Amino acid sequence: MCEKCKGNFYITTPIYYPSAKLHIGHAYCTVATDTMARYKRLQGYNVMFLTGTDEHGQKIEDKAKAAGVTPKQFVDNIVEGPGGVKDLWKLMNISYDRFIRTTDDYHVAAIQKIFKKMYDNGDIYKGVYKGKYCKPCESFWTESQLKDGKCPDCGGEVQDAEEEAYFFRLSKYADRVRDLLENTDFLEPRSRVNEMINNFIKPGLEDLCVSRTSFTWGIPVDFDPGHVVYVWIDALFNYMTALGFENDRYDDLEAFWPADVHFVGKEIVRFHSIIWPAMLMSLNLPLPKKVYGHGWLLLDGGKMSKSKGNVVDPYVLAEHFGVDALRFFLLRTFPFGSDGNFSNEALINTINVDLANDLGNLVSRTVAMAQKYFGERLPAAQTADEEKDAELIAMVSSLRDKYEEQMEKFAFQNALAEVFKVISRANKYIDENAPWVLAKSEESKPRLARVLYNLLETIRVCGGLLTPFMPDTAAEIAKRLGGARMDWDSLTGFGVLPADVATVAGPALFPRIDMDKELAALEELNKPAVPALEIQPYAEEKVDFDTFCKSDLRAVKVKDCQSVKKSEKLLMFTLDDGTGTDRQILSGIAKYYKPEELVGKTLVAITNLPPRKMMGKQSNGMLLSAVHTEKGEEKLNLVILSDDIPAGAKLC
Ligand code: ME8
Repeated sequence: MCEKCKGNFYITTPIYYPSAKLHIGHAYCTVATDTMARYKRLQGYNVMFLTGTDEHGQKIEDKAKAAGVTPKQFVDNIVEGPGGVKDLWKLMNISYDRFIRTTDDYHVAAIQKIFKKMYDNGDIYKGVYKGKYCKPCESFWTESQLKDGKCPDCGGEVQDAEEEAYFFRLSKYADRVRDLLENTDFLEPRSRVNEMINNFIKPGLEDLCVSRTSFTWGIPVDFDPGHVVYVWIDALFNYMTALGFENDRYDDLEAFWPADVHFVGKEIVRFHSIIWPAMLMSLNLPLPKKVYGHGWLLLDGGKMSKSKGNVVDPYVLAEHFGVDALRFFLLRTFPFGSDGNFSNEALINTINVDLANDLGNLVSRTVAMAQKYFGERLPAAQTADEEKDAELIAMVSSLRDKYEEQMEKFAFQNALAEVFKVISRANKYIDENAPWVLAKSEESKPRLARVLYNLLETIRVCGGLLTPFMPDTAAEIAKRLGGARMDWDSLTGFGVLPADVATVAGPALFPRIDMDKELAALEELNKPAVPALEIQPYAEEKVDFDTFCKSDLRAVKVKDCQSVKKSEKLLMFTLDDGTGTDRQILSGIAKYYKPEELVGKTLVAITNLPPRKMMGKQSNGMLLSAVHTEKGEEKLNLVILSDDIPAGAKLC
């Protein structure tokens, strides 16, 4: 640890499943973690911020198979590829210190050692697994844990599962885990403790199945080939292997373990607050200090998924609104511990009210007035007015403490509310002191300078405290205040800026957004994308060879082609089929071809279909064509053969 540091601070996000591109709900937790990490760094802590990807399991194996690639190729693309997980964190300005992939060699080897240790100490044993398995959640459930016979997490179908498997003696740790949950602050918010006790602890903790044999994309149990380690054991230990536990890749365990806090979504609190501490207890390892189970970002009251369209695509949202505005919105609008309903209206409203009107206006007006009345620098000769300045100065001086109190509780929304109370007060201070009136006489110029100085100091302190939330905006604010200090120690009140502070003008930090126009633009984007090219589904049913051979396919030459009166669809063909007698076929392709362009062409016909009457004319067979859909429109192309092929040649 560095001499000047306040201490070490270790914070983690869940490691994400790279089974599909991430949505704004995933970004929510990572933005919160990043904000907390930046806040701790601002306070002077030596921070380790870990994130990563959880890359094993049947879901990924299945998806890779469907995509025709290996599981490793599949996850490499989603993690490292364009628009993938790492790109997204770069876009969202996520300042992680370490990124772990559970396919990293050091992690794989460490998990094998950890599994063996728990086997050797008797906490992992071999048995037969009989139960229910939810494939999308990769979770095992007992009958009693199911909700109406379905997975209690996702509500999806579960399958019967029976196989030889290893088990972890979770039941052995039930009392210690219960005590941890009930009698300490290990799990927050408190409502999550009740959920865990009522849903899992009270019904009784059963031993947990911790290996699988029905698929291979996992970390092999090295002393029993055929078994792979249950993905949650593999995943949870990432928090320690990434620091060097059971591997030589890193050496940071002593400095950073136990973790200060794991931020996790509410549906994975069970794994983090029951299974994770039990496994650590089994290995006699220190427990993390805290698990915080945040709420979900909902869309129309339901769970978010990328299939719901562009509205949840962080790339689209960041492009439209800017990264800082998006980060700010996520933490300003929803209490971190509860669910929140995401909507574009709410997002635009927050940007307009808080960022454009309150913060943006305060900065623009203050800097513009400083420049207009005094040029680049304020004059050092200033006149304070204790009565008029007292409230603003008091609010700014106590702001850092109030903000800190909320941030320590992970109450991002409340911390921001404190900052915005001061921003509103400062806007009111402008109106109360009417700088435009003070500017009218030379006599009141020293007072005017002081009013502007007070405003600039207020902006500095608020900007500094907004740094963890909106790093780029805070840096821009510092620039407008002539490169102002915004370090933690400087944020306790006035007197940090020199009296003759220089200001720098610039464009509006957050231009007002036209709600209707923007919503319409997003609506347009959110229309379900029409697949560029769509082919008809392949037939499931098999046709035996002999049946196929019964179709008599022949090359035929078009002698004549006419449209059919009163029919928009039909063309009537007179064909040379090599027999010496013309063959007549009607085909519904008038939409695609003009009759004259087909004369002389060599086509393919099925000739042994029973004759059929269409619009009073007989059709003796059918012409073959290729059909597909392009941008929602059906396209048809007749199969046209080379002219060298004689009429009557059989296709086989
Ligand atoms: O659970 N709102 O990975 P994951 C808020 N690999 N948070 C959301 C959300 C939403 N709409 N959708 C997802 C996993 N999340 C495991 C973690 S940790 C050892 C292993 C959150 O990619 C979700 O709650 O399915 C979880 O915390 C995180 O995104 C990763 O989800």
